[in-house]
Amino acid sequence: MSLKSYQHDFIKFAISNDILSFGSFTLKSGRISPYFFNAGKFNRGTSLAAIGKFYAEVLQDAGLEFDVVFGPAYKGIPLSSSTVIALAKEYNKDVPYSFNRKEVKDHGEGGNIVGAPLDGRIIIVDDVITAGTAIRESILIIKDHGAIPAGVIVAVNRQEKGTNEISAVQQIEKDYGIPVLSIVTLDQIIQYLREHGGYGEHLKKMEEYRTTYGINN
Ligand code: OMP
Repeated sequence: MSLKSYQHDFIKFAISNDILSFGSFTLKSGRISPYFFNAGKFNRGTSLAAIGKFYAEVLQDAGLEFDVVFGPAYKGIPLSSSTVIALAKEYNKDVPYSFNRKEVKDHGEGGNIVGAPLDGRIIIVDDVITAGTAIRESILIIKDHGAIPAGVIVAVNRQEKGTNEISAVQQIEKDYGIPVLSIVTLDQIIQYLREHGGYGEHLKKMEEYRTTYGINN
């Protein structure tokens, strides 16, 4: 299947801004990966504005119903903020949003949620899904506040196997009955590299990694 134009633009943008890079990286899971998506590199106004638009477009396309956007600390915070700005500017949708503190605050306003109350159907905006640990933590926070997880959106779905043969995304969809959307998947990144040439050795390593850790489909 061919890449959608926003997926093509997103991968090009991520590579040219060094947000998506190739080499050798140790992941949270301990796996050694030939690529890494570093959302910390959305570190200026133009790139943060751009990523917000990509998330908003995918959310809009999916037609998902939700009441509040939640950005898990830390990297989800700027990503979710830029997403709600894009939803307002591009689609005239004024969506409340909030994020969590990692440390519990017992003075001032207290609590560990900042921003809109977690109320109703919540969509989680995060950077990457590998084994799904970070997303599961967010789902627990939402449930602890009596709200309903309505879906997840990440920039990159790495399509890796969890402990079972199914992917982390499939496992979350199965366990919680919610959709996990992404701007791009590993397969789409590989497709982009194939179509653009010049990525010889990197492409080979990505394909090998996909064979070793990727889901079978
Ligand atoms: P899981 O919790 O295993 O799904 O890993 C996702 C988290 O790993 C992300 O929220 C990041 O903190 C980090 N990560 C990246 O930022 N980029 C990657 O390409 C891969 C990872 C990772 O360590 O798996």
